[in-house]
Amino acid sequence: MAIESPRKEARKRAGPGSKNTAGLDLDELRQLWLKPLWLVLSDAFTAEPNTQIVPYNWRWKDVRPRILEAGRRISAEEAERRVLMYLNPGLNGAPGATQTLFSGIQLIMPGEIAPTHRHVPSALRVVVEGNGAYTTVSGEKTLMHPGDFVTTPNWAWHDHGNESDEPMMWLDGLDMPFVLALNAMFYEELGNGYEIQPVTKALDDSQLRYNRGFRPHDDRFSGNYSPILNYRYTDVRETLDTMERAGDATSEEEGVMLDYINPLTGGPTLPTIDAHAQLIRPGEHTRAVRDTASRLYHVLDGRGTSVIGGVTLEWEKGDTFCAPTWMWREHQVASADAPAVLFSFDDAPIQKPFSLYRKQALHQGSGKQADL
Ligand code: GTQ
Repeated sequence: MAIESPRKEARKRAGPGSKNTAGLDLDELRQLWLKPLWLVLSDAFTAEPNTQIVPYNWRWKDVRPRILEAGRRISAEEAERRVLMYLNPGLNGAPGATQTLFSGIQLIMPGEIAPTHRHVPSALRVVVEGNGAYTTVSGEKTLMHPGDFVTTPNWAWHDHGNESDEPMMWLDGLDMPFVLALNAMFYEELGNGYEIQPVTKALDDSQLRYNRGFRPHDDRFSGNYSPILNYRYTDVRETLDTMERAGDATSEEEGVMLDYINPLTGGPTLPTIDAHAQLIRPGEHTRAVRDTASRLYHVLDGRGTSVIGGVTLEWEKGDTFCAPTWMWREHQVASADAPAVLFSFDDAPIQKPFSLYRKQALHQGSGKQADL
């Protein structure tokens, strides 16, 4: 039997972290803005990540009628951004779907505009419903269609409008809670707040320059984000279907998955947010995986079930659900003959440069955890 040191014995008796106030006057210390670390050490230095964020699914059947009702009650111009925020139930009403990522549903009715502004949070959009409404970012306009993924980098002027004859709804994703946690927010409106930036580039200029396997010779682009404004869902789906048919690019944890990349670096499209699209095959049940990133999933196609941190979420097209940090997650497709396609975005790029990122897979049967 191993002999334990008296110190270790004493700590074991006290449980994790010592509760020994050592006769110190805690009230006096409090008035001086002092506190013994050893009383709270175990609250902060947990053995594994501890999060207030809980798994939750914002169901499209609940969201859609409510954002359309907001559309009848307030104009996009008056609201500036007509968005219903997706609040994580663990955050007591603070904006955020996770501790770093904001998400919400935005509606632009036919004939409306959302005026030009810019902010330091990076943003992305994924179209849920509607055809042909536009976003203009830094002078480039793009017309959007269901499933399209559109990036809006840090401090880029952007506005939206709908010249089509149907309502347009898209999912917004921003790193806003992260920026707020750093107290690093800046925000600015163009002119008097009702002005619209001029369109200075041809429609889809960036796709033609950067999304075809070449780039302009002597390119001066120097952003730390992707130069591509709109990644078309028709392209994404074609590639996913090709990979599925080939049957060779499939991971047991993620099904058939694509990363949206900055073509100039191979890295994520935004410096703080990585985005992916994955096809889960009919009847497939993915192997449990967890990582230190928090993420949101948006269902582009199909129906299924995910178990996240022991909570079962049933989802269908249009739903958006979150997976908190370090919770096991696995996905299952409902139908035996139709696949599901999930878009997702995560905060891994914030963690990776600082060696904060970890990932594990769970081997069913043995229950063994393997670092990935
Ligand atoms: O479309 O610019 O959901 O600035 C939150 C803040 C969307 C936007 C949001 C924003 C936007």
